[in-house]
Amino acid sequence: MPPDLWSLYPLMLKSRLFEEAIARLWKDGLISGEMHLGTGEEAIIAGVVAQLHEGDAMALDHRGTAALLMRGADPTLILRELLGRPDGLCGGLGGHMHLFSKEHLAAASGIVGAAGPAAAGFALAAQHLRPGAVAVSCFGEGAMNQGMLMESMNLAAAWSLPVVFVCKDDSWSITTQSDTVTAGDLEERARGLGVPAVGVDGTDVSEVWEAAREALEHARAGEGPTFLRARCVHLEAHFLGYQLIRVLRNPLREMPRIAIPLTRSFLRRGGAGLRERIDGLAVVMSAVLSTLRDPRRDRAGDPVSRARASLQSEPARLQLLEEETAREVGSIVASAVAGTAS
Ligand SMILES: Cc1ncc(C[n+]2csc(CCOP(=O)(O)OP(=O)(O)O)c2C)c(N)n1
Repeated sequence: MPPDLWSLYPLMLKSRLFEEAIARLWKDGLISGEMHLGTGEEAIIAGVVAQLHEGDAMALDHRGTAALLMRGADPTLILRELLGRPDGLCGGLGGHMHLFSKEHLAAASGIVGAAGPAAAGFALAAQHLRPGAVAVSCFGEGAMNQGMLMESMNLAAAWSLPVVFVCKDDSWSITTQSDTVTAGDLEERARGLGVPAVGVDGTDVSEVWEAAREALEHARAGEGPTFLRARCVHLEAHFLGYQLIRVLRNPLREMPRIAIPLTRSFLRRGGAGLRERIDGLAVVMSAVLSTLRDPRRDRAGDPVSRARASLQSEPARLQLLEEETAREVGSIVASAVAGTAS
């Protein structure tokens, strides 16, 4: 049975509109601190989360908003949590990186790699208390260099735990290109720990859904974990306000902001030698030039646009769905923000 895009696309669209609203609130100063959105990951999250059942658990990373939303947590409470309000999902104490819902057996953590042990724990509990239930672990490829995630994969394989390890691979860990600090191949690494691995295009919700279906069935049948590596692009890069994204969107305004302090530090007396300065300059310039071939320039790779393109044969139905979703998100935001001091 193929996935039903008419049920997956609304999940993806709602999440995108919800996170775009979060971005506006953050830019208006109503949400404090760093903000890691999951825009660009929607196909991965929808393809996996839409197939979870009651009693299944989720261990999430610092981009857990979309998963909580798609799992059915109250969006008004999520948003109030991000606003730091005492009437938020976690009393305003967790923020976007530490969302938690006991009702949904869902826990997020800003500690990179923590989704591994948390999911293994959920899965061990499921194995004993709720046979047939599974745990999903969501993390970025940067977490693959964390020991605790490797240890969790090892135990999950050794004990045949019902876990699906979902690696959302955008190839960047903040400002580090992950392949410059990662040896070998991630899927091979998982197989080396006895965890079957599969790679998918994380911008294609049908492909993710199909691979997740097999992995979840495998886990529910007591056959142990799977490693699902899904490649994607974070539309806002690591966090809102990421400088290279600002250059990409507005080079004329942003370039002087980089060039002036860069020139000043290049010419400053004392400190590093000329050779090191030239090398440092080359690193910054190559990062800036990389924006010229940045995948975010082409929205055809956007998972939400890709899912939408498959539904265009029924324009009236699509329009209705989009209008309803936009209205729903608008009223969630209005009700969450009501009473928040600006
Ligand atoms: C244990 C730990 N080390 C370092 C950090 C700082 N940190 C926050 S996000 C991040 C990069 C994570 O990259 P990845 O796992 O690929 O996830 P992405 O942000 O790309 O989704 C780092 C190093 C942290 N939060 N936790």
